[in-house]
Amino acid sequence: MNKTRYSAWSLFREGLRGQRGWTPAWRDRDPDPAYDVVIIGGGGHGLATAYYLAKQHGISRVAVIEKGWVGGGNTGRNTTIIRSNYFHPPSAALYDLSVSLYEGLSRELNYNIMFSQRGLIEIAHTDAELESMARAANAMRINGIPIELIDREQVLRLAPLLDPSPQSRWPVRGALQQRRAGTARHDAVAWGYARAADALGVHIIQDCEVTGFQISDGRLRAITTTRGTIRAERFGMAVAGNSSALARLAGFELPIQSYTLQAMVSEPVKPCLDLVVLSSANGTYVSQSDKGELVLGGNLDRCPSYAQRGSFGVTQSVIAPLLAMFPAFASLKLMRQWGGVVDTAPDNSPIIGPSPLPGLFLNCGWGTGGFKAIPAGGTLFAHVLATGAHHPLSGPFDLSRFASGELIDEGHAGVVH
Ligand code: FAD
Ligand code: PYC
Repeated sequence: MNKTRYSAWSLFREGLRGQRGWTPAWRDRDPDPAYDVVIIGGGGHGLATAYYLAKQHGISRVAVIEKGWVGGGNTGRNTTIIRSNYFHPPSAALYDLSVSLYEGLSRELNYNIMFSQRGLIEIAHTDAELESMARAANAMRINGIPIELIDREQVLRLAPLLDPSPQSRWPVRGALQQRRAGTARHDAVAWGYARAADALGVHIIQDCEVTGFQISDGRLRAITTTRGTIRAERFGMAVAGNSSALARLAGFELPIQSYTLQAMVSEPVKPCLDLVVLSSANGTYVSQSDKGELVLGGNLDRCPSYAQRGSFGVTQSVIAPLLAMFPAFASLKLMRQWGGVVDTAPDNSPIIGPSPLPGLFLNCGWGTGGFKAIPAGGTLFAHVLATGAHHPLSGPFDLSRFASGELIDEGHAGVVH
């Protein structure tokens, strides 16, 4: 752990000296020929897994192999919503563990991830939606997730810029509220795990693409990369957006489709929205960043694609309902729009556990919602890689559920799909 403390004077001096006295947060390594565990993918899940392998299991001959730069995938492209209002008991347990771990993460990593538990509301626009939300809220409470159903007046007090008119295209009828939900700084989550993992001896190797798998006697022994061959006892794959492409290279198919998910931000404005607002009926959501930008997004671009942008039609289908709900936002300029490629499983739940190729383990299929799951995903995947067996919470997410039919359908709780 980096114990350096900076005084106001040392910060000022570094500013004057062009920051020459600051050391990098983690070391850029050349790959060793062999490790105990190699993790492919330097996003939040890969880095968190490496950190927990070293911290909780004492395994520090670990490398994280990243084809670009740390956090340059979806971990650095998402809209940072953290919540645990999922329906089925295995998902509730996983996502709520993640919220709890997020609550202590800045302290755990000694790195401010700016977790802001500003709360979240998912709006009901019709009586039928409110009725179905009441049922969902009861199920979530039975799963131990504190969720409240609030009425129209409470919603309008929480988000006064919402159009209160019953004639609105998207009238407000009530909402599901999770007070513990919120947002965090996405880059900081990646950087915090990277720094803490590096301090525990993990090798973080950037600009190194995995291009092949070397299999002998039916087991994965080594990977081929753009920087040489690397052997390991066990390999983990956390390559959101590229999972099925890499699986095919390893000789098996995954039940995953890759789609672009886009998001956008407005120009920064003074604080006007101090919670996250989602609408599953029209698939859009909005929050305000600490910088003041409104962060907007919506459903997937449903044309399978590896392009990290998104189509204009979907951009419009995000903006139109949001402007109907928040007419005041119509005067804002849109500053940036981008996309990320997400891997979705048929039941909108992740896949964690062994792959069909002995020696290779999977952490994938988080779809539109894996940022909130990074601390729990890392904890569970580290357990799987360290022991070769499931963590009590990861068993239901095994790939075998697609053969047994024991699906965990979170289509609705995913909100954005
Ligand atoms: P990534 O961060 O994508 O990391 C995977 C890494 O693998 C990448 O860095 C990539 O370069 C690397 N890689 C790929 N192939 C190779 C290879 N061959 N060799 C070496 N490295 C390789 N989730 C939420 O919970 N809340 C949200 O609000 C939210 N909003 C989103 C908004 C958008 C626009 C997008 C795109 C996603 C959103 N998500 C959200 C989903 C979330 O971002 C992802 O589920 C999560 O970041 C996945 O993390 P990861 O570590 O698995 O993947
Ligand atoms: O998982 O909450 C979520 C989410 C919101 C937007 C994209 N993903």
